Amino acid sequence: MTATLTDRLLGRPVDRVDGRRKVAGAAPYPSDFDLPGQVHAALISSTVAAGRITRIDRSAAEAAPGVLAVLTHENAPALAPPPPNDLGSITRWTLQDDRIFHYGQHIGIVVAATQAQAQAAARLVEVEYAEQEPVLDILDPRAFVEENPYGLESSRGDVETALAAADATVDATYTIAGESNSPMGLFTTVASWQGGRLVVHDTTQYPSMVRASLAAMFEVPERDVRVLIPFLGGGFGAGLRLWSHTVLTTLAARVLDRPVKLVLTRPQMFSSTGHRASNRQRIQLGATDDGRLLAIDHECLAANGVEDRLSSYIVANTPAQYACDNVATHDRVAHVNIPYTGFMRAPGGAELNFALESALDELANGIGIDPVELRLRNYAEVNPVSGKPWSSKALRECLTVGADRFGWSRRDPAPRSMRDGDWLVGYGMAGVTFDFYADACEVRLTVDQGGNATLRTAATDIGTGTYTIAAQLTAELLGLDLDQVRVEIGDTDLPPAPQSGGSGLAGALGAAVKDAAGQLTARLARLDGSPGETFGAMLDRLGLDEISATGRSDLAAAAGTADLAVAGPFAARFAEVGVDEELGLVRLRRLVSVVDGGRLYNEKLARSQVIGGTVMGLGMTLLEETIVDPNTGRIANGTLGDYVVPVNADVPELDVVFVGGPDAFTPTGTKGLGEIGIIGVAAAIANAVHHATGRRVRDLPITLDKLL
Ligand code: MCN
Ligand code: MOS
Repeated sequence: MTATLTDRLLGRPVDRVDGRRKVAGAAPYPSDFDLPGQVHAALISSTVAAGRITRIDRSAAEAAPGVLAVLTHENAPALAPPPPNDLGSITRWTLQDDRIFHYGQHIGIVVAATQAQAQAAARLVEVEYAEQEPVLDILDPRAFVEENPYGLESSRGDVETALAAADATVDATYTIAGESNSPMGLFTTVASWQGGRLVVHDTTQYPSMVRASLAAMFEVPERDVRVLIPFLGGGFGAGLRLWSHTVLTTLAARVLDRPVKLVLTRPQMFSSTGHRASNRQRIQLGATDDGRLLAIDHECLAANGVEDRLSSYIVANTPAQYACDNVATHDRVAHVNIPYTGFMRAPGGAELNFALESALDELANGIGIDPVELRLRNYAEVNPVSGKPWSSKALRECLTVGADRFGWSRRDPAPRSMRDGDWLVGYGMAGVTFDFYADACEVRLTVDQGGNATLRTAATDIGTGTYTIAAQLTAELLGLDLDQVRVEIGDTDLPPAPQSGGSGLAGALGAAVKDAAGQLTARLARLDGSPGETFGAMLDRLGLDEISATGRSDLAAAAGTADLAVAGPFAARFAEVGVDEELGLVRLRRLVSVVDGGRLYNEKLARSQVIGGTVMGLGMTLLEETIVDPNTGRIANGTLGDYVVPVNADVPELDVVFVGGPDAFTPTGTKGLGEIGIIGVAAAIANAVHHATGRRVRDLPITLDKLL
């Protein structure tokens, strides 16, 4: 037996192995955990966006029924700072002093016997502020702006000269509103100190990071912190950072020495778990009159909270998009009095794509060349930054297969040339080049006497299908059936795993599983078994109860020294919209996505990822906008009634096709797929709106007022 990949199980569209548990209500989400002796917390939040607290009176709250503790900056024990981490650390912790940086900032936590008592008491805390006028707009001259704070800027060639020599140029500025992740599951923390050991059920995509952070802040060894998250009701990036509510709940549990549970309210989700930063991008393109790109200049200004450090990544991947000798990027971050920003599906990549792929459409229109042809003419055959061949790239197939399936040739290039009754009809497209990401991962794989395998790792399944693909891959490699594999994840007492993030978990985990399975099968081969001997028979013969191996992967490290340019996924999106000119209404009528994700773990889950991402992209393009009140800094639409996400009626049939073969770099041949679904949707739709109406909307979301 050798641990090889076939299509016996791998890639098959099998149902989720945890599907029944989920629909039967037997999959516990963080808010489902209740511990003996547990009490409940509620947060006290700032009602101003900038200034200082001059008085905070706990007495009425402390006297309220059921109240056990009220912690504010005046009486909360100090904490050590969290360790820096690559996902951006919030440099200043709540309750450390009296300063206010944003509306909704947590300024205290109330603990009571019941949730209702805690919430009622939180309202009784009297707070007075020395209020300052908040700076809320990234263009406000008072905003503190950092130039190139994360070293993301780059340049090759001579952009200025190339722009001056170009036959055709585009110089356009695109803006994207802030957006909120809005997962269904309200973020929850249930913290308890059990005999010196901290056990935390926490909504997070990155339990290993939460463990390391809490260990440092509460000054206990990492082995004495256990973070549990077996199921998560969606994150979309909101669960990638350590948030203040997790720390405050843990602190309250420590002070009271009782389990404390906190469930954020929906409005608190908007101000406590990050959001996609509003941003403004200027793109300058220079090209020959036959559409060869001579220069790309990309300038970005993105919002960030005050005293926050989190890159927006928007310009990071610009240099790798197209074959072009002269490319420069400029990155600026404006710190304003808004709730902390965070990660939201394809952070950076989705924003970059909207601006660049819109600008390319403007260029195509300007010089009269077909938009698909323009992408093909500037196709990056090798990675334009390193000059190395790609580990895989089927973007050309994405473009040509997509054009074919969509019926792109039926497009009359003239704007306003296509109609369906009262609706103006438009076709638009975008190409997508995303980056590769992976972090180190470890798994423990055990096979027992019964011939059943158990895979253990601290990874999470945030709705993506980690349980299922881990079982599929393990079964595939060990020659087992799917129901012979058990997957235990979401527990930091298990081997350390990276975050479910950056579309990187499935690849990192898969490589570690392959390593472990390879060790087990090699050991079996050495143990002189008869050909085809099962694990069960072998263990029986050797008198062993079980056999285990620890598998590891560190793909990012390996990528650094590879001869290949390690590729992320690629895609092309083709959108048809209808625009009702009198009402300004835009309807997505159909959308074709052709995606190169390398080898697929599970065709059904992969498709679901792309569909889910596409729906989120539709929200980003036409509906979603986190509105900060320009006077108070309060998020004015922080409920799911006011923050509008797509519903079924907004979503037409979405065609998803996969192209390309196994990637030459990753041990599993797979590439990430969790984020690519959102990228390119905005540009494809905006380009289609232009084709339908002749109006170029450079400002997301494309709401009806922008078309009237
Ligand atoms: N997959 C596959 N074949 C591949 C790659 C992936 O079948 N070649 C499928 C698998 O089911 C895998 C999933 O796609 O579990 C995602 O894999 P990957 O691209 O490695 O992404 P991660 O596991 O790191 O998940 C995070 C990613 C990100 S960054 C966001 S944001 C996001 C996303 O996944 N948030 C999600 N998809 C989400 N889906 C749900 N339901 N909920 C979220 O919060
Ligand atoms: Mo995804 S935004 O990296 O969780």
